[in-house]
Amino acid sequence: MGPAAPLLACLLLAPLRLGAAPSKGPNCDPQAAAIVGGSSKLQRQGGALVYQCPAGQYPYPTPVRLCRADSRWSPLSSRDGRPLAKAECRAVQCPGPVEFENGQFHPRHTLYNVSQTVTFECFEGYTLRGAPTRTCQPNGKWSGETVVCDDGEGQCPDPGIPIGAMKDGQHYRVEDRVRYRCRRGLEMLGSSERTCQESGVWSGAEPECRDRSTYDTPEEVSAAFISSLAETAEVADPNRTLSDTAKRKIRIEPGGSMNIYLVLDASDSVGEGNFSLARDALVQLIEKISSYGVSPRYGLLTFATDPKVVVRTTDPQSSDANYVSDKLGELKYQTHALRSGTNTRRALEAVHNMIIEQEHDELQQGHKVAPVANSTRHVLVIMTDGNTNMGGSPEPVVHQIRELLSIGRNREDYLDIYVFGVGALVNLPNLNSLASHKSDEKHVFSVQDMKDLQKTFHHMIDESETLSMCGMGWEFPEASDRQKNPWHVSIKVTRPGKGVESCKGALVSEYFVLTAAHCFNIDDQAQWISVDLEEGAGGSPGARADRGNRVVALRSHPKYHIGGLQGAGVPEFYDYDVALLKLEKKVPSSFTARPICLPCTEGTTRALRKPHPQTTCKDHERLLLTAGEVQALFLHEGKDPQSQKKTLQRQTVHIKNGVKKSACEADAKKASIYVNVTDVSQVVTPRFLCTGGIDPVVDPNTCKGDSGGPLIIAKGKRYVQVGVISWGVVDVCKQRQKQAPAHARDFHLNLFTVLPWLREQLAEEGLGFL
Ligand code: MVW
Repeated sequence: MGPAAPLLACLLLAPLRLGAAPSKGPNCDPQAAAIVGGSSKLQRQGGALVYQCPAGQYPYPTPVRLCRADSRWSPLSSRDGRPLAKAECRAVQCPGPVEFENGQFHPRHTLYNVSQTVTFECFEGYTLRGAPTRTCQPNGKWSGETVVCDDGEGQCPDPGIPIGAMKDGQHYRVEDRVRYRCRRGLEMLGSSERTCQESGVWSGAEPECRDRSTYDTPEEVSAAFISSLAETAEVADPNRTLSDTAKRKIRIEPGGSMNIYLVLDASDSVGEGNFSLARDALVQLIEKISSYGVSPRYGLLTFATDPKVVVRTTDPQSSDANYVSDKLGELKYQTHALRSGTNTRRALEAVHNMIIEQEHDELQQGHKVAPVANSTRHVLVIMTDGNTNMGGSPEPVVHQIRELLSIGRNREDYLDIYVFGVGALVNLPNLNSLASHKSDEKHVFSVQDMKDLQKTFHHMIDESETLSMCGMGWEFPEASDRQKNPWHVSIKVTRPGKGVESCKGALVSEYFVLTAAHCFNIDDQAQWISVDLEEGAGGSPGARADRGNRVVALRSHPKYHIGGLQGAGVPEFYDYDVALLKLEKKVPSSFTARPICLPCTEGTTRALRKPHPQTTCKDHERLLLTAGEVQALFLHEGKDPQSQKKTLQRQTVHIKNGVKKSACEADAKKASIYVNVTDVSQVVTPRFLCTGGIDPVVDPNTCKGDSGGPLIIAKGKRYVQVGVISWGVVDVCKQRQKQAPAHARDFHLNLFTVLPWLREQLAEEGLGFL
């Protein structure tokens, strides 16, 4: 129990400062601090005055006033000590861009009104990433993502400058660093410093410069928060079946588990009303988590001057959601005799202690390795206003916890600290310093109304039930190829009197497989086609039909005509090379069969952790097919040289979607059958995505047998199909030499270009097309 001793020392050494005295005696006149254009609510026997404004407005210059000992209202937020002006409701505005590199924007203002837009343009030689036009929203945030003009020169993409921020650092090679500051008056969420990592991804989370009046909408909270919780749990459980509720009580990983610590601020500055709302929101959250079929261990504690541990993760009932929920429901604001202080540091130390205790317990129970610290995912949900006034900065304790759990490279998954701002006066920088910073993830939330939070948790849809969680592979090491790629199918066409031809495809719904049209002839009949979802080589074609994967309909895209340009000297023309196969029986979701995500469906919005329904089809395209080189993957079925067993290898390729696109497309003329084509655009129509070649890195190539398989973009642990493998310049499986030539390129039908057809064909499949 090494770490316990220094911890104890820390506890004793923590300076004990007392917070402001409780406001019992003084009596302030609410009239003296009235707000123009709004109303005010008196809290705690005249202790605090909370302002309320109509929608689209916010209380200026402060959302709350406190009654001082001398019976005068104190303007809490005044930094320089001067008394604040009379309060008024002001219209919400969005702060304007301060800096924008490699392009320009208009109109230029310091502040923009709600529904005003700003449009960005790039200088020549730069490609625009993001939506060129952004709109000021009623919550004081801009729609869409940070717009970037990127020349694609860096190893990491240009990280851009979020609106309201300023950036230092112009180089984006590995190890290069950029630093951000916010314009005066704005507060930063996310990482002020980011480093370009070897993986080509920036460390930390994109910063956000916020005005005090800005808040997160319930949709934003639900998209970012719960889906990340649910996802980890889902991904890790191969034994979960949707029909069998008994089996839904899951472990998070084989041999692993999840701890969720609920940490609730009960100090004076939060106030009883907000305390109750935060508590009820947490009850809702527990409910939601168990409805997902996750049963973690819970730790529950409240804190003010002292922390009070209500449920320990070592308690036998800590994984009983009903028990924890009851305990939470019983929590009273009054339990803390000393409420005036907010000692966040000691609250976190209590969590730290709990982890050590659990480790100790499990060691005694005879676990061989330290299990808590190694295989358990720890999730902290902290509800506080961030107004720490005791115990010093809690940040060192966050570091202690990280150290205890050896969070560092490759173990970031094992700790998530979510912080929810509670109360009228939230200290954003403090919340931000507690929370995790992970790229593309959000860990700090401040909602406008605490009531929203409970509703948010309540209305969170269980995507596993409704949309059967598209694009989810089981990612743990022991998983089979099929478990990792449960959408993958093999297709065989057996033409009477002729041979068998094989293609690949992807399960996209319960009844449909998406593949390439060129896998079939115009007179092919559905009953000649079989779809194999099974693993390995076993099973005769007859048995396959018995397994229920008979095809009842073949629907090729109406604009696909392989001979359509023969008159123009193009022997094979692959434009619109896409087809759907309808299966006789539906494929129930299981751990070896599950649909991949399709662009512009609700499932993909969820997989991308974006809010629904605000996220559009165009947003999907921007998020998935950004300019430059987009990393993607396809699956290649091969044979293990030793065991001769079938394997499914993930091949990483790069979609040339920027300056390198035309060079990629030009190589189409190197295909033996296209040497007489004068203009490549004849064979490479706007329907194709191009991969292959040796720039920026050597891409593996497709073989004829890969035809029809999905071109996939991975977003975290979720997979979205963006293309169908159509054709290649060189069939690398046929040629003798190992190394493919530099001009070996592959062309994939871009699914974004056939959306009307997909929507129409899959209308009955409940995919929720946008
Ligand atoms: C385009 C492929 C390849 C074959 C059909 C996924 C199609 C032709 C050339 C015209 C070809 C023929 C013989 C040798 C080399 C190329 C080649 C690599 N991947 C489908 C198809 C072909 C896929 N290829």
